[in-house]
Amino acid sequence: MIRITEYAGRDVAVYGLGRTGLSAALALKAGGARVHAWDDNEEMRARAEAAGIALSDINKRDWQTFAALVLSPGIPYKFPQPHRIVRMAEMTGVPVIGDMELFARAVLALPERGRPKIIGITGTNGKSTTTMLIGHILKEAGRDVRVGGNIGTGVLDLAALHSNAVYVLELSSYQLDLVKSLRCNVSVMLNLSPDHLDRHGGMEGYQAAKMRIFQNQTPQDVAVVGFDDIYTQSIAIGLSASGPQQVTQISSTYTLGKGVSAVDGCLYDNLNGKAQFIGKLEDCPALQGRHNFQNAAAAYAACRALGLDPGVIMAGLKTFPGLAHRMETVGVLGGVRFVNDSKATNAQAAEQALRSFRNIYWIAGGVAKAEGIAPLAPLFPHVTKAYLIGQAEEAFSAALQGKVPAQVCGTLERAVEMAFRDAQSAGDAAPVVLLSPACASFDQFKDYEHRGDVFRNLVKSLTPTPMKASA
Ligand code: UMA
Repeated sequence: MIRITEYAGRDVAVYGLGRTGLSAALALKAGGARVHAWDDNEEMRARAEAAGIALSDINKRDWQTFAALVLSPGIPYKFPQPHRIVRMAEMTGVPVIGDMELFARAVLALPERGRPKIIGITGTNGKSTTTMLIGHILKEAGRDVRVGGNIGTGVLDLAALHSNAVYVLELSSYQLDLVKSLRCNVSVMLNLSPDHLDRHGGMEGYQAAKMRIFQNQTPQDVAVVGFDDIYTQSIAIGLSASGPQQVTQISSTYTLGKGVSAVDGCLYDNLNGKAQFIGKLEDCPALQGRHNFQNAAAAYAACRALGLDPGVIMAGLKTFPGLAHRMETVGVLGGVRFVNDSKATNAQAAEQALRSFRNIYWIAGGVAKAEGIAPLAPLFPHVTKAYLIGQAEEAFSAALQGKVPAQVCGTLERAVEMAFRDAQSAGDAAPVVLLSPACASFDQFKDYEHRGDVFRNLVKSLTPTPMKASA
């Protein structure tokens, strides 16, 4: 745990007691703050109490005594409208911060030479894979590495600050909205496309939140920026022209004159304007597909910025085991492969899986993003049949009409059952039952991890139908 001593002897409100809130409450308490913790959900309050956090309904407290409100990233901050607790803080002049801000200030409070290194990773897609990949490469290289943030471990739950440690943090736009002081030695922005627009009041707000990953960087720091979409291209050009930090462009589409390229699976280091072939990504089983080439290029650039040798980085790329819920094969049964891509919460993320397979029995649906599945139309020929679930099932069924046979299934359980039955009997070569929902999960599941776990368990419980004996 990272103890937070900044508020020792003072009152701090903590609202939301999930992974973020609970770890923040414990870290503040360990550092001597008087913590006033609350969650709207009774079960979460009971869990916090069991973990040693005293509850205090801050809706009813005198706010004049609070030095800060620590808000969980999932609680609406500005859009669609601020949560009532945020309004209360604003009315009483109490600063609203997140756990990343507590972490950033704890780092800044250390003398410069005693500070750990921080690598922050953001982008619309691929940030979890890149975060885990960087963590893996550094660990294999013998570094004292801690991986956390949006990837699932609250940053304050990570091991204590130490000058030789490297913190590799996945940063969501929600978390970045609540941070002011974070200085990343290496900031990675992989790509940008419209996402979470309701939460940020539009693309401009979303991009502004993401840009906070570069704030406070100095000429000693490095920004690794993708060059494969129009948003990050203009960010890379803008930072190169007028940012204080060093900028490394990365691409899985273009062979860059200066930067790191991973085009057609060949990784090139051209950081000094002299291209050096590093290796073939076909030797890295968990990094297949163009989106993964982008992740590999970003991880390579970030690790080079920390001084790792190219050969050591390539060795790490080769042994990376991959990520749960991201094109994860969870079973092969009766010749049918089951792939859990639950993390694909928007069309762009789902595109990667749909591009990677043929003869797909596609399970999709949940809470759709504005673009729905229309951007996936060029990949519909890869899909044999779609099985639709959740809130989006009718809209997706309409979008697929006349293009792909589709079945409205309601639940994931029914979708898995029907997809397996069809995949088994169709006689296709190498059929794949793919959960790649192109939707958020919140209508039927706690989060995408829960959705993926349910899928994995459903697959485990299946038994192949015995083949009929031929006459
Ligand atoms: N709550 C209230 N009142 C409300 C709303 C929520 O009390 O009006 C309470 C809930 O009852 C719950 C808590 O707030 O107990 C939930 O807080 P949270 O949604 O911030 O969830 P955490 O468990 O703290 O998890 C957060 C991230 N979740 C979100 O940003 C939604 C996790 O990212 C992250 O792994 C974790 O912190 C540790 O850093 C998940 C995610 O879905 C994976 N992220 C989104 C994404 O990747 O698209 C941004």
